[in-house]
Amino acid sequence: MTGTAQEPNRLLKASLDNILSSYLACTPSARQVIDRVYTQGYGKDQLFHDHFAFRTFGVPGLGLDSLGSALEAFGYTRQDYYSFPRTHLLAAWYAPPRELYTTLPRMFVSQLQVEKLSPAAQAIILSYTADLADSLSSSSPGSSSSSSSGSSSSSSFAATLSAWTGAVTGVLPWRTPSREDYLALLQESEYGAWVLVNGYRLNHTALSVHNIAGHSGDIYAFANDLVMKGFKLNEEGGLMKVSPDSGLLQCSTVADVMDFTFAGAEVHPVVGAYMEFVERKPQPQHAHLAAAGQLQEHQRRDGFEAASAKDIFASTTLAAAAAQKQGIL
Ligand code: OOG
Ligand code: NI
Repeated sequence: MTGTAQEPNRLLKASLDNILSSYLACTPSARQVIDRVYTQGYGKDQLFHDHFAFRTFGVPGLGLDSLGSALEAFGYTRQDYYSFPRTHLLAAWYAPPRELYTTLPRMFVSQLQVEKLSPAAQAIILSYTADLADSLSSSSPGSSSSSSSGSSSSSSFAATLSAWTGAVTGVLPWRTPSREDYLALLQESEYGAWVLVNGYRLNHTALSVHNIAGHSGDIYAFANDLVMKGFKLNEEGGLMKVSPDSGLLQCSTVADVMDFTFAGAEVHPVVGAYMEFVERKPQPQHAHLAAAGQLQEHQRRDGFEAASAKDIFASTTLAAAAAQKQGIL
C-alpha cells in the first residue's frame, strides 16, 4: 500500500487532506494563524506540516496501535515510545518513508492508559467503548483481545479501518456523550474528556518553521510575531519547549473552545484542537550541509522529547482550566 518513490499513496494523501480540512473547519485559531501569519506574511502555499497528532483511548481495538497499524499500512514505521506516568499517557511516533520526508508529516499518536484511572472514570469510558472494543479487537483471526493495556502489537483489520475512518471523517466511533460524563471525566483526566468528545479527530498539526520560504526559520521570532498578533500561546513550563540537545524547539497555541452537541441535544462548549510550531536544527554531523544549503529534512534533529511533549499536552488542559474559570465549560 506504500506509494512510489516520490509520490505518497493516493488514499493516504486524500485522507490527510480531509483530516486537515476538517481540522481547519472547526479550529478558528488555526485558520487565523494561516491567514494572518502565513498568507499575509509569506504567501499561501508555504505550509509544511512537521507532524500530525492524534489521541486515543487505550482499550483493545481503539488505542494507539489501531491508528498506528493504519499508518504502517501506508508505509509509516513506528519509532520511539514516550510515557507520561502522571497523566497516564503513552505515546509513539511514526516516521514516513525516508523519500517522502518532505511530503508527508510525521505522526504522533498517544493513548490514555484507561486501566490506571479510578473505577468511576474507567466505568464512564468503558460504557462508551466496551461493545465497540469487543467487536473490533476480536473480529479477525489471530488478533489479540487479551491485552489489558490496549497496546498489543496485533491490531485487527477492523480496528485499523475503524480508527482510520474515525480520523478521516471526524465522526465519533461511540454514542454521543452526555455532558455529565464529559464533566465527570474532566475532573480526573482532561485528556480523557477531550477524547470522549473529539474522538480520533486531528488534535493538532505542527507547522515547520524552518521550512517557511522567506523566513529566517528562527522560531523565537516566529513566536514573537504570533504573540504580537494576539494569539494565545501555551506557557506551561515556558513558552518555548527546548530539547536538552537544543535541536528541537516547539511552541503551541492554547486550544480553541467551541460548542458541542451533547446527548439530549444539549449544546455546551468543549475544548477542541490547537496548533503547534516546530524548529528542528541540523544534526551536528550534518551541519556542513546546512552551511552549503543542501540539508535535507531527515538530517535535522528528528523525533520528539518527552519533557516537551508533557508541556505541549497542556495546550488543551490550559484551555479547559481557563474556560472553567470563566464558567463557560
Ligand atoms: C500531544 C502533545 C505532544 C509533541 O509534539 O510533543 C506533542 C497532544 O497534545 O496530544 O504534540
Ligand atoms: Ni505536537
